[in-house]
Amino acid sequence: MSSSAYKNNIIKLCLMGDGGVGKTAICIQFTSNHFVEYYDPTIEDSYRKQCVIDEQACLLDILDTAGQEELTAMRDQWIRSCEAFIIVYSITSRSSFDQVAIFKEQISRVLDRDQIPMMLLGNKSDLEDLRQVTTQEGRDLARCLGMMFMEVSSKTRTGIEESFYETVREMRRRDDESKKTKDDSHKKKSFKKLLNEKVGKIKEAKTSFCKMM
Ligand SMILES: Nc1nc2c(ncn2[C@@H]2O[C@H](COP(=O)(O)OP(=O)(O)OP(=O)(O)O)[C@@H](O)[C@H]2O)c(=O)[nH]1
Ligand SMILES: [Mg+2]
Repeated sequence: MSSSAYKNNIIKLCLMGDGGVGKTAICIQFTSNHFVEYYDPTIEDSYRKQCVIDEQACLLDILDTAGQEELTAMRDQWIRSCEAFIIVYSITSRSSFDQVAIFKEQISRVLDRDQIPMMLLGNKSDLEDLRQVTTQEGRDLARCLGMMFMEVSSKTRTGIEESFYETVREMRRRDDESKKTKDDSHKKKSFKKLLNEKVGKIKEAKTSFCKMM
């Protein structure tokens, strides 16, 4: 992650997903430890939480986006402002699951790079009787889209904290990898330069030697 915000340990996370899947309930459960029963469609909201994850402090700046179709004009702008993404569907809604690939595709298209930390969450895992999407289907889709995967419930708080923490860990892992790749390519360049200098010197010595003969 090259953003200066991340360097200051502010991590900008974005929650996306179909309307009513529980994005706001997840944010509120994570940041304020309570479950919101009522449904009030979001236009755009943000939440902040200071965390210590694996002994490293960070400030999570969470963008809660609108899932309702008519409120999604801002999506590209939301995507550009964030570094890591949590895409949410409800295990009780097949149509919300069908939307996941569309969100993922939009994020990849707008950011146009490979190393984007993304988590797929199947929410409402407390509603087992109403389940329409199996855990295996969620896992398979996540693997296919190159995302991490968890089933959670914002009602019971199951998996909520872990899902944010894992997203941050994935972001740090990818950041370390991209730094390592940069270091390696820098080392390769320096080595090539040194080699060229040495070869140049050998050539020079050879020319002078030939002239002397
Ligand atoms: N049983 C159960 N209900 C949930 C859960 N998460 C959310 N809900 C309920 O689902 C409804 C919609 O939740 P929201 O969090 O407002 O959904 P949203 O994804 O933010 O919806 P938009 O803002 O329109 O995109 C609310 O009535 C919540 O109480 C859950 O884990 N279990
Ligand atoms: Mg909402």
